[in-house]
Order: sequence, then C-alpha cells, then structure tokens
Amino acid sequence: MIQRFVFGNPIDTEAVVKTIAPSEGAPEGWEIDEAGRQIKRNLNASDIVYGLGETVRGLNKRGWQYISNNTDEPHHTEDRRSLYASQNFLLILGDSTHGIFVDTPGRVTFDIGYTKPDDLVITLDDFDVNLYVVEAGDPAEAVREFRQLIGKSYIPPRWAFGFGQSRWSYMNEAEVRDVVKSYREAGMPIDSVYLDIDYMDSYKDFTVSEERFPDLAGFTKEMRGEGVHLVPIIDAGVKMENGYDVCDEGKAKGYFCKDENGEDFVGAVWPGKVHFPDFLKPEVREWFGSLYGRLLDLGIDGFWNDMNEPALFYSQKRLKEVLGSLQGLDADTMDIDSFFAMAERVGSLFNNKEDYKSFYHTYHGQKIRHDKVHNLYGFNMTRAAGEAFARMAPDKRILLFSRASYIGMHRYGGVWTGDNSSWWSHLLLSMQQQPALNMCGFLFAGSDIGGFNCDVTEDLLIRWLEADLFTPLYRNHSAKGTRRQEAYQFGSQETFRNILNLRYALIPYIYHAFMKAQQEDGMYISPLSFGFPHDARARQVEDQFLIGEALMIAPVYTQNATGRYVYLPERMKLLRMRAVDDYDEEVLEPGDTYVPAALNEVLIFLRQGKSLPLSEPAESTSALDWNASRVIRFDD
Ligand code: MIG
Repeated sequence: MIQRFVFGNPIDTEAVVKTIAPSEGAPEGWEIDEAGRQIKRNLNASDIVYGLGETVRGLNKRGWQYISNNTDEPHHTEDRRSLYASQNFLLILGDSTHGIFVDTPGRVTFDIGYTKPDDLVITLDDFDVNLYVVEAGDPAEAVREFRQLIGKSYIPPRWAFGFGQSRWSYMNEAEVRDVVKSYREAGMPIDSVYLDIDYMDSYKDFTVSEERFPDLAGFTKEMRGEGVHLVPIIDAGVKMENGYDVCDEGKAKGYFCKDENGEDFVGAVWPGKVHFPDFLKPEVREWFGSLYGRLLDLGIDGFWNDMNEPALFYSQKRLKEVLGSLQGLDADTMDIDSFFAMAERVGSLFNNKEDYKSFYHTYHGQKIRHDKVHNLYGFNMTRAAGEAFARMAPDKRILLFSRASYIGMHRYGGVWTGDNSSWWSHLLLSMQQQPALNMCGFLFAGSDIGGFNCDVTEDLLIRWLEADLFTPLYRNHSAKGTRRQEAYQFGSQETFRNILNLRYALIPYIYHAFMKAQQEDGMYISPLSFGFPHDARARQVEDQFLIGEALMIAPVYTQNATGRYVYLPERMKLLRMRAVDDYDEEVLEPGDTYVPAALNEVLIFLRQGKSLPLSEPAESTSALDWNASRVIRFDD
C-alpha cells in the first residue's frame, strides 16, 4: 500500500507518474516536526535500512549521514555525504517492510543512526514535500509498489549489454581504430567505444572536431562494420562564443539560466565560460533534445550526459571577487596564515555552494532559485534527450545514461556512477550501489570498470570484470594521465578473453532478467534478503547478490585472495567458471563455505530448480546467436 502526505507547498518534481490523493495527518510510525523541518522514525536494533541509490558505503545505510545534493565529487571515500545523484528512497526492512520517498528537489539530509544509533532523522532545507510511504509484506513487494508509482524503467538497445571501452581521452579516429583493432586481434569481444570531450570542437556540445574526427559519419559507419557503436559524451554547459549557433540561439530565445539581474548566468567548465540551459522549461528541453539529432544524423545511436549536477569550476562573478582579493598579496611578506587563507579562497571557487544560489530557472511558469530545484537538473537534461529520441527515432532504442540523476530520470536513461578510483574498495562499492539503484528504478547502471582515477593493476581489472559480469552497463573507463586500462594492455590475455567471452555467453540471460525486472517493476540485482527475507543471516550479507531469479554471485574483491567465504541460504549449485566451456560444478549445502576462486575463476551459484542458458560467444552482440548452445541445470 502507498500513501501520499503533502506538507507545505511542494514543487512538482515529476518523479511520479501516478496521482495519489493525499492522506490526512502523518504517516504511521513516523513523527513529523514541521517547525524543525524533520521527519523521524525510531529504528529497531535489527532493522536494515536500504536505499538512497548511488551513495558511498554498504547496502545497509545505517550508521552514517547522507546528503542529497548532486555534487561533482571525484573522491568517493566513505567520509563523503553527497555524490552525483539524489535518490531519496529508503526501504526499512524489519518485521515488515516500510518504504519512504521524500520527493523534494532541494537538499535533504538523511541521518540514519549517525547522531543517535536508533534514530532515523530526515531533515529538509525547505519543508515543502510530497512524502510517499509504502507498507508491504516483504522488500520485493515494497519495491514493486514504489516502482509502479514512479513509472517504468528505461530500456537500452541490446548492444548496450555488450562490452564497452572508454577512456578520457581517445584523441582522434586513429586512436579509436587502434583500440578496436587491438580488441579484435586479441580475440576479445567489444560492442562500443566511448568518445570523451576531445571529439568536440573546443568542447562545444553537438560539434565535432574537424581535425581529429574529419568524417564522423564515415567513421561511425566504418566502426559499425566492425560491430562497434561510438558513444559520444554531451556536457551540460554550453560554451559562450559568438557565432556558435547553439549559444547564439539559446541566448536569443532566453533558454539559459539567469543571474540575479536577469542576465544569462556565466559559469565555467571545460569549454571555459558557459551558459547553462534551463532544462526545467519544456521548450528548452525540446530545443536541446533536438540538437542530439545532429549526431543521430551521423549514425550515432548512444550518448552519455556528463557534468549535469551541474558541475561548476567557477562562476564569473566569484572569480572576479577572488582575483580582486588577491591583488594586494605579496609573496615576500606573506605569513603562513595569509597563505592558507589565500589557498582556501582559491579552492572555494570549485562547485561553490553560494554560486548555486545565484542563478535562476523558470519552472512551471515561476522564477525559482537554482538551489531550490538543484537535484532536478541532470534529470531534466537527460529527459530532454530521452523525449527527443522518442520524437526523432520512435522505432529505435538509443543508448543514454547520465551522471547526475533524480528519481524519475530512470524513465529516460540509465546512470553510471562517476569518477571512482582504481581501488579494491571501489570494486565492492560498485556492486553495492547496484541494488540501491535498482530499487529506485535505475536498472541500466554500471561503474567505471577498473576504476576511473588512479592506476589500475592487472588483477584489479580482472576481478572487476568478473564481479561486474552481470552488470547491465559493462564499461571499462579511465581518466587521462592514468595507466592504460584496456584489457589487451596486460599479460593475462587468455583470462581477459575468457571473461569477456563469458559475458557475451551470458547476455541472453542478462537481457532476459533485465527485461523481466523492467516489465514487472522488480529487481535485477538484489541483496540476498530479497530472495530470503526471513533468513536473519542472509539479511546481513553485504557482498553477495542475486541476479534475476536463477543466480547468486559472490565476487572476490580483495587483492591476492584465492577464494572467499560464501553464505548459502539454501542448497545451490556452484559453478566455478574459467570460461564458457571450462568450469567445475559442485552442489553445496546451506551455511558458510570457503570457496576457492583463483584469479581466472568466477563464482556463480545456480539456485534449485533453475537453469542457466549460455550462448556461443561472439565478437559483438550483432554476431551473437541468442539461442543457448548449452544449458546448465540444477534440478534439485
Ligand atoms: O571533469 O569528460 O565523470 O567520466 O571522463 C571531468 C571528462 C569531466 C567527468 C566524468 C568522466 C569523464 C570526464 N568528466
């Protein structure tokens, strides 16, 4: 059962698709303190609190404070409170299951047993909110009810389940061609190569550098002949430049966010000074969305939307102030306190909180300050693209995912989890973010495999590709200046080839389970508690996951480990897989078992009465025979 409670005068975020008549009073079990802008609940010792989508830390969110405030945060360490997304849905699993969706576009603080271990306290900057409260018998039912409220999840094209290679940045056609050739020569399948900001002319959206990609249409076609799709990035900020038609038109038509004086707000990101499209206006979405058509016309059929929190390296106004305040400084006479004060002033230019209060949108006809609707920005950028694809390519699925998000965006695209690092802890984090994202409808999701920042090691990349074997978005991405991270760069070619081929053999299972979750508002990747809600041990497991209805996985996520403990809630058949046609099968009894897993081995557990179909691997999804060439069964 879902109930809606309305407090104050909430902004309609368009996160939900079903209208529910508001109930009177307060939701049962929750205490509302309007003056304190707080929503509270007491937690029982054994309650588990899931949710919040893409955040740091584990599956059970108890014991930390999280802040929904979409942030360009490149350090995903456990002391952080905000990442790129705001997915304000919590699921409390106790004797029964309660869910709550705090539907408000501003800042929300979730104190989940941080200040007091048994108190869940949600604080809103503005207490104008639609609260949706779910009561259900078990977590799967609670998720289903919630997902029916927020609408069906986005479906990517089938090829998007293939392997993708990305790096900031492949500088030109020749480099991209070389990546594809290297994968092909190594006998490793690949379906997509991502183009980062360097494919553009001076980082201008919807332009292509003539020097580096002189014939993108021809090149796209050439790559498609190789079974490879090119996926360009689109950034939120539009470069300020006279004669750049996107900027000129946006200015002329009043499509950009305004400053206090009604002038187009000036910020800076990669292109230098930019204006930010006011994606909250339908006509701006229509305009910006149509611009993706320029790339569709070149044969492009996939995009990733970046920097849409929006990231703000600095605002023009603050830069002037800070530069002014540095004028009188003298290196010879500066004392240490003044040095730190100066460094702090300069550092404060990045993503400055006050800057987000200095520009305005028009939303539902009203002028509104950015910070009041901050968390809706990336959602509406991606919605602009999604709505445009439905107009311009109604019969085709276009790949689309975004960095920033809010619940509701899951109807238009997927997400990737941003700038993680090549750390073992981030391998585990990437897995733990998935179920939380699924709860909020983000089924098509994935992390940068191998890690974005820092230098990867061969074993980390192998374990990450193994752990993410079932992750819908399966993309290796790394930052400029880090160690090269393509699978063919390393010595263990056979291992990489086997893992990637195994992924392709699993794509029919992955796709089927994904589509079932999409159509039935279910989970694709879930915590064990979803399958075994009454098993007290299963509820506590943070590093094993159910994939669809037939499988459990237990990734190895520590360096140098040659196995791990696995908790089996019931009898299962272990598949210790080295390759599609090379694996051990063993039926394991319930309980805790130590399971060896060498670096080239993946642990997959088949549930009783289920079967796992495997296809013959192919070099890309376009060449894949979706019929199973082999079926592994566990018939009790
Ligand atoms: O400020 O486009 O998260 O995936 O490679 C960095 C360059 C901007 C951040 C994205 C990352 C991308 C990078 N971008």
